[in-house]
Amino acid sequence: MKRNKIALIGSGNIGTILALLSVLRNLGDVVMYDIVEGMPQGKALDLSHLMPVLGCDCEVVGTNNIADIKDANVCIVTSGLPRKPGMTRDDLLKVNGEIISGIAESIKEYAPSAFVIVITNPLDAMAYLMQKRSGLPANMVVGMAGVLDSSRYRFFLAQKLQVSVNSVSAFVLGGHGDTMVPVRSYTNCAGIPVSQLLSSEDLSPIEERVKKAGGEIVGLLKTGSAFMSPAASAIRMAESYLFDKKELLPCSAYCSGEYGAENIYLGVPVILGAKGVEKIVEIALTDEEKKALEKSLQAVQSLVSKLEM
Ligand code: TXD
Repeated sequence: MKRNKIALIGSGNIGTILALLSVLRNLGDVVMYDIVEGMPQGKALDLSHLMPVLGCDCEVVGTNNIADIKDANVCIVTSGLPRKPGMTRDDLLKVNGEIISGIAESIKEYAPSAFVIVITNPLDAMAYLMQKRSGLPANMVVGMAGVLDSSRYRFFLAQKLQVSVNSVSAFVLGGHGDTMVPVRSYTNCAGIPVSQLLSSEDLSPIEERVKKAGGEIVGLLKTGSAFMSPAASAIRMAESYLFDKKELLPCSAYCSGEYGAENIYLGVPVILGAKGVEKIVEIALTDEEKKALEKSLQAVQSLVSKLEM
């Protein structure tokens, strides 16, 4: 029984945590790819030396040859530049678009059956570009953002309510940017609607902090962006695919009419299983949430229209 093969395309901050979590959670063999000579090889060796300590058994290799992703079951893509203070995610469109286009061609050539999770920003536009350039089926290409943004929402609510994060369920939909939509009407604490537990005066600042949470970390780190929580969020998505868990998760997925979104990637509730995106779940939103989602869709459409396809 062959182990799964996890290809990490980009072995920087997030890629390193992805590799560590993949090994610790026994997802399969790991290939760490990057363009920096020797860097993925060094990190793969270091990670291999960890395995006897923690009792992990898998193969981890580092490479500068993209062909080594051959036949990967899952490709997680972080290749690209992160934001610097003062930059928006959209400022990365051109430079990361070129990188993602190249990676997409390589995935098409070497791992056309893979489930591809894009992390690189600007996320929704990069996921769209990945699917179009690779030609992989749309259900096998997703973007990671909603799981992270929803986790941020859950954390801030749990902190305010002084409850376990496990008791808080939250949804953040739409584009991964300032227009993202914390869906208050589907956010609850042990089934209790959060609007029955906290006032709007308490909830609105939390929701605004969720939207700016990435920038808050960039401002503090100065030389990079969030990397541990994005990695954990992508691993959650990869596990739902690899283990056919059919989790209902907010992901940037290809929409063909759902939520009024046509031929675009947008953060929506999806069921992730062995067939990739198995279903996009349409939920009833309040008028305010519908307006906010429409605004977010327009922001993503505007960014995608600037891509050189
Ligand atoms: O929620 C989300 N989706 C976001 C995504 C959360 C946080 C970070 N977000 C974005 O992920 C961020 O704006 C970046 O676009 C990516 C990766 O962030 P990371 O923090 O991992 O950036 P690093 O540490 O700079 O790593 C990027 C690696 C680096 O090692 C480069 O050498 C490599 O990408 N790189 C390439 N690898 C392969 N091929 C090419 N062409 C290439 N160019 C750079």
